[in-house]
Amino acid sequence: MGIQVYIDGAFFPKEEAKVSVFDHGFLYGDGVFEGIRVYNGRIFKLKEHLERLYESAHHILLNIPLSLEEMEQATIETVRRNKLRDAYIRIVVSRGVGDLGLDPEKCSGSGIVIIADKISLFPEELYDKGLEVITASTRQRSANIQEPRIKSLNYLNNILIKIEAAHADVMEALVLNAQGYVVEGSGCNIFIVNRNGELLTPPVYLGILEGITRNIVMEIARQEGLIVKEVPFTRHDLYISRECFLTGTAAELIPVVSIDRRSVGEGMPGAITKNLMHKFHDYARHNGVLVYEE
Ligand code: PXG
Repeated sequence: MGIQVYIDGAFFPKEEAKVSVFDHGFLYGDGVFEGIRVYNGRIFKLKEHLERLYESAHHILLNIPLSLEEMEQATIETVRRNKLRDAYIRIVVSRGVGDLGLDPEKCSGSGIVIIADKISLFPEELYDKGLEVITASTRQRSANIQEPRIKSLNYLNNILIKIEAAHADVMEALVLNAQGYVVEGSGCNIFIVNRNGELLTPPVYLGILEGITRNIVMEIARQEGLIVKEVPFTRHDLYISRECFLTGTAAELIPVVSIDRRSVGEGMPGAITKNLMHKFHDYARHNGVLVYEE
């Protein structure tokens, strides 16, 4: 049996899981979404992801017709129906079906889709070898134009960054904000280790998505005795970093070994990165909302 997709309270086989062409998520990218992992039969950081979803919706004045608890149950049920133990969940809440004008007031109310399926963002061997990345010429949109903390259905800027990566024959690109500070990747957050062995990541106010993986990696790193700082840094700091890695729900934690053709450290995943990868996977396997009875 193929996958079962949740749409507005009912389940449909993948082939029949369809939404209207008049849906404003499709017409205008008017909506919000979340990507969540299931590890070992447990939904990782479900509450945190749902809180971010409801915060994104609140900002764009999108009313989600389910309470957070109902959304939690719908998400668990979607994973359960698909009998998945390790998976990726995509929750999409769109403005719903409207007419051909922008006006969200004319929309039917929000449409909710929950998909649980497999995802692999980067080939497995790159988690051992590390990624080569570039810095994109596309800049991050500023918070006073379109707040990067909103996980909206408008991912065009991120897609342009991903296209730049492909054109440079690498799998990921980093983005700078208008002031030239490094902010994040196309769908992930960034960390570097400086010459003093401190772990640095850009602060939220520079214009990033406040990644849930980022937050847990900072917590684990502090438990490991590392000094962790949320500070602005530039391309120069990237180039002279001793280690670098990216974090995200889809990407998990992946080492970066070259940036704009400058090797990072020894050009191999560093010891701090490898330890944090190991600790992160260990944490993820044992924490989270249980989907099945143990
Ligand atoms: N920054 C951006 C812009 C993101 O979209 C992250 C950081 C990491 O956040 P979390 O909470 O997941 O640690 C994201 C989320 C993809 C893809 O296919 C990636 C995301 C969302 C959707 C698709 O690469 N990443």
